[in-house]
Amino acid sequence: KTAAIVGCPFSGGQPKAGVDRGPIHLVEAGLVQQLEELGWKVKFDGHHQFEEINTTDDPPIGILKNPRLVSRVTESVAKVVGDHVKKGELPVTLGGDHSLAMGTISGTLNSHPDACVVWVDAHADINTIETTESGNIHGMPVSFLLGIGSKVSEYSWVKPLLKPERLVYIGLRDVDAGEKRILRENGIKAFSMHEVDRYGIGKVVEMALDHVNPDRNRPIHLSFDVDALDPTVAPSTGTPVRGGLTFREGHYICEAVYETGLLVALDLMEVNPSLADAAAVEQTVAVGCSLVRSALGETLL
Ligand code: DIR
Ligand code: MN
Ligand code: MN
Ligand code: MN
Repeated sequence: KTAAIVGCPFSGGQPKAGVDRGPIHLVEAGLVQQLEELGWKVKFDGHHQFEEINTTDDPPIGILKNPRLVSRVTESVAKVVGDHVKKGELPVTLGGDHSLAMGTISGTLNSHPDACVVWVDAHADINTIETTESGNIHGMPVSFLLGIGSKVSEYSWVKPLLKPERLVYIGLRDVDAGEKRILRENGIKAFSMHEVDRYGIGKVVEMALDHVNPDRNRPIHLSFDVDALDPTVAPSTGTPVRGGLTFREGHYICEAVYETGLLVALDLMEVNPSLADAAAVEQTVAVGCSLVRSALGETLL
């Protein structure tokens, strides 16, 4: 079993500086060695490099910010992640902002068209070019992957490989009005914090997997935005929202996905070490590492 760390020091999908340093902190905290101690062969030969595009060469398309930069970076990430998946290696993509998932999930679905996506987040990240109010592309990757909303020629490389019934959310609590409509109209299953409160995380994960993966035979791509966790658990992130997952609820999701034996790709996104004080940064980075360990088989006993 081989894991490949794909560190993506990228922040162009949202406006706050610092999220590009997330992967650097996660690796410096010892993630590679921690995964080796779990018995993985770990490939890591430096963070993913990409060409910078001058902001003056990248004016908004409609309201979309940094559209060409985000497109080129995520396309290159799709290739890297796709190559690992093809070789049977488990890519662990460290963000960086969540626009990167346009790349990671494209990479997974290119090799495994039957894969399902478990998206753990406070946000649905499913705005289209019509519904986005912020123009921040990290709030939009899912709509691109589904192929909904008006097409932007810059993103023609993103194939609509994700089917609404192969996507499930856990942890939502800050969903824009336009996004709620998209979820409803496309029949997309979502377990918000309300359902986590009502049923408990164990039942929620079971119901989520029953929906996207009823026979437990489809590969799973787990895309985990650290802001799914409560801000008291993971404070250093760009768009914290109170009322989130506890430390254990977040880890339980990762453990349960690991136990399926079906995980083929993992994203850990939106750790921003420039937000909050040093202790909070250390705490968030440590939680990020331990979520990854849980998804890769660390058990409590
Ligand atoms: C908001 C916030 N829905 C947007 N999204 C965030 O900008 O589209 N996603 N923070 O992570
Ligand atoms: Mn997100
Ligand atoms: Mn989020
Ligand atoms: Mn965010």
